[in-house]
Amino acid sequence: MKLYYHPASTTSRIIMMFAAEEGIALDYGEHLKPEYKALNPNCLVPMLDDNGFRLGESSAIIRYLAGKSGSAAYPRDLKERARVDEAIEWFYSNYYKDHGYGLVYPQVFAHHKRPTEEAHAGSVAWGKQKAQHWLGILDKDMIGPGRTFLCGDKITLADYVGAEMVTLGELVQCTYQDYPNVRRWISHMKALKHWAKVHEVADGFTASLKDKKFVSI
Ligand SMILES: N[C@@H](CCC(=O)N[C@@H](CS)C(=O)NCC(=O)O)C(=O)O
Repeated sequence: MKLYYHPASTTSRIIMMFAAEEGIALDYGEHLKPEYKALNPNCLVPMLDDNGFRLGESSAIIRYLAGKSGSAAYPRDLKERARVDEAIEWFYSNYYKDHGYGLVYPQVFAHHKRPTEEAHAGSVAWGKQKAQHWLGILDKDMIGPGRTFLCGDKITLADYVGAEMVTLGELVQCTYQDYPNVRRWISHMKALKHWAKVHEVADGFTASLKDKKFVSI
């Protein structure tokens, strides 16, 4: 199986981390080539190619790989699985939209900057406020003081998804100091065997921005 990816891409790292931790063998391919558009009209990463079966969308890819490998990180029990799905959807539809596309990306990537300074500042402030709202729920209601991982004491697909979406805030110097349970959960994720290697490029990018001033949390 081949994964088209980029190591600085949040959605690619979800798959890279899961595959690495689960021992799922993947070949890696580039998307920054003209011929990629013919394979994936979205021109986004990640995309999986399993012997000609091409699948985009990181949330679909991680579930496909979990199903194919029979991973315990995607429980078979219907209700347990529904809890994992619920957390995954929460991150994509609530958290990532405001934190990633509202707060972080517009400050870091030129093509996400809003067209006027006023619009930009307003959009970033809105993203920060909404992200803080979601972080409060993540901290108190979803993780709380007792949980090691999002759905209990075992890692699930939701942790792989959520951890990338939260730690991308490090690009703009987010420390999440007001969210102790989020910090504890992230420390468990960072202790995973393959975290450092998978995040080498992203960490380098974060280090390159360390002297800039950002709106952060
Ligand atoms: N909904 C998609 C989003 C994919 C996406 O936005 N990928 C970004 C990187 S995080 C991308 O490919 N950007 C264009 C590029 O890097 O050339 C998913 O979850 O897979």
